[in-house]
Amino acid sequence: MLIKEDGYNYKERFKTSSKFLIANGYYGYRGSLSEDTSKDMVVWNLNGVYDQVDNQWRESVNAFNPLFTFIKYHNETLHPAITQTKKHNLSLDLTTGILNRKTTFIIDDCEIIVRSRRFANQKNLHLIHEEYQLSTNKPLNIELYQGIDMNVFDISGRHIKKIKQQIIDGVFFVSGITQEKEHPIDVMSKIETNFESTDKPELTENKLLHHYSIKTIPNQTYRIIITAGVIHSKQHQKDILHKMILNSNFSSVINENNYFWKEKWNKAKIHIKGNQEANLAINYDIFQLISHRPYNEFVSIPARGLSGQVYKGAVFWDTEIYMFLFYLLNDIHSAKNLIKYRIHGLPETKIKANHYHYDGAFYAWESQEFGFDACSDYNLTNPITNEPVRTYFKELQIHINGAIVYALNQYLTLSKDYSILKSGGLEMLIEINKFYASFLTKNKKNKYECINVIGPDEYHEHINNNAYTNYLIKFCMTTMINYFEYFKKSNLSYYHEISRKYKNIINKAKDIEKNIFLPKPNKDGIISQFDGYLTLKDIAIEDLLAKKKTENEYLGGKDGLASQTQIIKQADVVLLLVLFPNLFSKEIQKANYHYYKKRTEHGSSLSKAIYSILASRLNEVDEAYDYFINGASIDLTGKSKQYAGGIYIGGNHLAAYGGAYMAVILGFLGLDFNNKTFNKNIPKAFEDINTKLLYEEAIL
Ligand code: IFM
Repeated sequence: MLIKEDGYNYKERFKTSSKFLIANGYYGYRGSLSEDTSKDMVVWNLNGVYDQVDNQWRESVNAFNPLFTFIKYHNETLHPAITQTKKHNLSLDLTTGILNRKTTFIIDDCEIIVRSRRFANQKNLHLIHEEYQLSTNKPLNIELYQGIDMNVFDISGRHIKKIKQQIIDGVFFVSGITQEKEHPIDVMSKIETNFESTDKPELTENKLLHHYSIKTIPNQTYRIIITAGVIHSKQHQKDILHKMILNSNFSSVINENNYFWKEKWNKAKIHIKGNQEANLAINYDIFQLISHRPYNEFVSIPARGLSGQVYKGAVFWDTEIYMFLFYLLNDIHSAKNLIKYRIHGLPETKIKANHYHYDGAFYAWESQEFGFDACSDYNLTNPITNEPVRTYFKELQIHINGAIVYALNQYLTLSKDYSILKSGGLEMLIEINKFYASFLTKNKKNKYECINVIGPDEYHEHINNNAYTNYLIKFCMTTMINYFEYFKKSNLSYYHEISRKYKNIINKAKDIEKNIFLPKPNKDGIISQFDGYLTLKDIAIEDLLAKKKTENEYLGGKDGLASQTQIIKQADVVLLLVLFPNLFSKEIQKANYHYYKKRTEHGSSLSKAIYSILASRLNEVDEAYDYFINGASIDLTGKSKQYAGGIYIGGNHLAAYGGAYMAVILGFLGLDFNNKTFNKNIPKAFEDINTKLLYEEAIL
């Protein structure tokens, strides 16, 4: 349960610091080095706080960096990018959440050894801790600095203004407010040292620093313990944070932290026997999913987790379709928070629907606080010309609504917590269906059609009757009708009340359920991804990729190489088959699996796990394993797309983590939700898999 990396690689440092990210749902802190600065993308990313500067993209906010620590020797700052090292390694211990670092610098024939351990406080979510130690093998005169770096890494403008610094009883305190909503961001840090040396605090280059001049005694350890905290409440809670920091005791926090992880692993660990690589990968994914659990019902989980501002720190359908199952089966309270986050977003969804002249609720493609849609109409740039590219994700990916219904239904099926329906869940369902009802059009044959959308495969825009979307809409209608029926049996007076109030949408839903156009398999068993898809140019992926003019070229959209071909970005029809396993026979599933696998580029990290699940269900277990291991270890191997067009999209791939979990539970273990049975499909690469699942936990 140890993730390790030996040696320092400057070019790969962003990937490395994603891999070693620590988080607790309130924040994420990238696994950068103590001496790194904003150019190394040091990020303390806050969940649920967003800001916009001028007309740039609205994105999540990063706080000041309180773990900034470095050594100067002969006026040179030690850093493995410029200083000779004998050894450098990082290791993340998944059993305790502690990130360890050890570097041996060589200077003037002398060794300076730096060791640190860092972890996110999982109980008091405001706090982060680091122990930093140094020793030398010969006497040296060194300068040691530790403090708060106020040069925050930001993608789209500087978000914190009116920055003030203070030192209160030796505790450093830096505060500021965000540009747009003037939201307070307070960071504090306290340090404890085991050595006697005069501290000469200084403010230099926007850094508030303790400064110690030390004449080292060989092999003696000089230790600093940093306890830092961040708070971003509208009610200024500086005093509370100050108290938390003063009261925090490193060794008790370590014990609490160990206890937290022990409890979590006891529930959530997956044992993949006979395959250490897969075992480590899936448990790394689980580690990150636990670390990203939403800390209350007003936050969710961004697509890149809390690794920074990529994708604007926004929440996508990734959460409901890919990550949700993990929380459902391991941490039902977090699953509930995820649903409630969407319920709280309802007012914003009505504004969006209205903007596009539809009824009901149209959920954000890129959801920020209270469901605000941060998706831009120009969400990509051309990597050659740097020109913005018009994209239609925001207005045409209407399948986002269905993803939320899918998760809600899973939640209800497993938890039986029907109270959520009365506290906004039913309204959400109704408003989503009102949106779909207003979006659909009736054709001459009296069939409802879904015209001008984008399905999960984003490469093909402005398509009609995306199979995934149409079936999902039918599912949304059925789900709503079923929950009305539930109330008919369980609470007749309430049923009468809502039946009267929502008569129109119920009648409409029944009509749509019966009459929506559902693409059927053709004579070869293939379901066309959308109208006309099967007539597009059928080209091999390698041939298409060979035509790329630049490495980061975007293949979709109006001018994209894939648009006029059958090459797709990610699982689409295959996702339909995975989410609705009972819709089609095994033969049809098989035909579509083989057809689409040759045409899927897997240009999204959301794709491979879905192929893995279907492959398992079709007993193609060894292929299932290949898809699984690729997706599950995406951030361990670093094999992921870093750019979409000209836009940086690196960071942590939370949907791939959730997808890997699904691949184990739904694929290898073959959980069938409705029948509560397992149908194991264990690939040759494993001996067996063991895990615990939380099934039908009562919600109090
Ligand atoms: O939600 C996904 C989408 O399906 C593909 N592009 C990236 C998004 C965020 O992960």
